[in-house]
Amino acid sequence: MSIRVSLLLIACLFLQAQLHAQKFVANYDESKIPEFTLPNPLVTEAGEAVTTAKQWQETRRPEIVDLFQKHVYGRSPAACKISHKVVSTKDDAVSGKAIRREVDVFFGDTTDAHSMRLLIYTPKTDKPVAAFLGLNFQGNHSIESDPAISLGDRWVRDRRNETVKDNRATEKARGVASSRWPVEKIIDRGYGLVTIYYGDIDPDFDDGFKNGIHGAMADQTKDIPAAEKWGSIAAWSYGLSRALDYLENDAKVDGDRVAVFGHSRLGKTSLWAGASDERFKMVISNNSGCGGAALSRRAIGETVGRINTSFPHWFNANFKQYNQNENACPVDQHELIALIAPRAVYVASATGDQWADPKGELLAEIHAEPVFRLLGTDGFGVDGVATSKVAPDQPIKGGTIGYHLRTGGHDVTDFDWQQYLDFADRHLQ
Ligand code: GTR
Repeated sequence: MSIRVSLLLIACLFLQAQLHAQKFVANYDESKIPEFTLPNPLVTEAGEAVTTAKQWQETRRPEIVDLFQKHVYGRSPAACKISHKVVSTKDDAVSGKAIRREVDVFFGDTTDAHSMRLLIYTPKTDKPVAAFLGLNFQGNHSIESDPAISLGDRWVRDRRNETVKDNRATEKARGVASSRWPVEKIIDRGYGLVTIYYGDIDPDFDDGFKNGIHGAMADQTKDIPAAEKWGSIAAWSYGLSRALDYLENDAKVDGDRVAVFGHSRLGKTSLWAGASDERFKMVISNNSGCGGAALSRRAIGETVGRINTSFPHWFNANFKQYNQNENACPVDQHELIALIAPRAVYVASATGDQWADPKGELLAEIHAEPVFRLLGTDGFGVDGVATSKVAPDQPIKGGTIGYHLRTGGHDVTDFDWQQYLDFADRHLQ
């Protein structure tokens, strides 16, 4: 290498390091959003207009799924066989109104395969019930304070408080997330609730995809090109699909009436799970933001470049190409929502969560609506939904596409659940 080339290389590396070191400053000014054109979900990659449900289902839908696998979330292995083991049963949970079980589901047909623990609540009734399935952030023990729920022993993020010691949950973690999981209300409305600690499936840190099911299933993904391999969001979604495999054979839950739910990074996950697995009857995204319901091209609040830098393991390697270059990505998030059609989808934003771009989340649904209409649904159920017309705390929940902008911050509240339960009454009962 000549001296001149070496110097050039050093200069380039220096510049790159400088760019990295620069602190990310989020844009919140609508007037500074770059010009963009959204890809049209109803035009095929070959430029043909999609005018029939058959064309959507047979041509366009598979194309968009493939684009998201290739450029955003990564490709997951084929569904593995699962096996399970009941760990505990409590017949008088939730003031005697529910049966609560813990069931280990294994990613393989033997019980030495990697596993996740399902915490399952079902109302006391003879008939299988519709249910909500959602991942949790801090362990199953965090959703209710009952000490009979097993305390997870897997890796958890250090929260700099007494709920975690040496990256393991402590007794103090019991019930800490209960405000986000109104178990009794869900049971009273006649639904089941199934939750799983997301770290059971894949611990949420960048370890080069060695731990969790990434490592356990490395053999099944070895033929997938490196840049297209599944990221953590795809892995968590894969776990949700395997949980549904289990629920389809659980006598107390009706596997045909399962709503997949998630908040924040787990809202991104519920959207991808619902988009890639058509068995989910209803999909709920709570404050999912960038890489979830929000349009990437708006680059407002959290951006693709920022998310890929802070969480390099969430998406596939290809997605990094679109850092500060969102327009080049062949898909945007309205198409993720379109993949859920004609099934019911609910996106919730919060006024205090501008990082997640509430306006971009609603716009994604608005731009997905033509697909819902093509497939014969009523879309929002009302005409003329526009971001300028949606007032805080005024849910749009009468159609197949639901939306609300709650006042308050990045969280899951009783108000959010109230809307999800009402929406479920219309789509799952
Ligand atoms: C934030 C991240 C968001 C969101 C959130 C969460 O740090 O920037 O995309 O996913 O975490 O999951 O709590």
